[in-house]
Amino acid sequence: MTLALYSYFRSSAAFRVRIALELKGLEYRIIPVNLLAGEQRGAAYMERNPQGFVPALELPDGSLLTQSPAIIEWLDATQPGPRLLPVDELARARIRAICGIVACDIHPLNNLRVLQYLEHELTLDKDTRNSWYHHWLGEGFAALEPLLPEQGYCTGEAPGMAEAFIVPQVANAQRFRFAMERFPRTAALFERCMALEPFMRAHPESQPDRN
Ligand SMILES: N[C@@H](CCC(=O)N[C@@H](CS)C(=O)NCC(=O)O)C(=O)O
Repeated sequence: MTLALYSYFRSSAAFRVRIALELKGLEYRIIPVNLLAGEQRGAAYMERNPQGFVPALELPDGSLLTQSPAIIEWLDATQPGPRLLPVDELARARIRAICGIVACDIHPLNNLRVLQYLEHELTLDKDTRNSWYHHWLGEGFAALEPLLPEQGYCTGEAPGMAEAFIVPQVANAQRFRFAMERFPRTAALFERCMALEPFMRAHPESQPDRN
């Protein structure tokens, strides 16, 4: 039995884990969870993952891992393939800081349930909701930009965990028509990654459940 990833094509947190699986060259299958149809809150999925989020990774023994940083670190620590985090502890902390900017400071402010709350509960119109989205992206990318290399990847010659977090966030920014000109290192790193097969295979447009 292979690894199985509960995923939604547009979920940037699931996109992170797909990148990690692809970079490590692991075999996995996708179990689609349609977030727009609310399947993440259906009884069948909630029984597996009571938080009602994707991604979740089902291991061959049937156990389930949740939270993309935990899943990716587990993959890196236990599975074969190229390392996603450096060995040196100081270097690891620097990579985790980059991932933290995306996962803790940008994404929670801009994910689906927050946008739905702004629109449906606080009755903000689409333009106001989009300016919220753009504001927090701008703050987050401004923090990321000086931490990124002008060439190569965050840990040197090959992409790893940092790129697994940055690329999906930039893809989301593009979807929301956020101009990346102020963040040239981030934009160029995104382009370098997206020229690579593992990132192409993990991209929302390559997913079996895209619609
Ligand atoms: N901190 C979680 C975030 C997961 C998350 O927010 N997933 C979103 C999709 S990107 C989700 O499942 N949202 C469902 C919803 O908002 O109802 C992680 O990194 O895995």
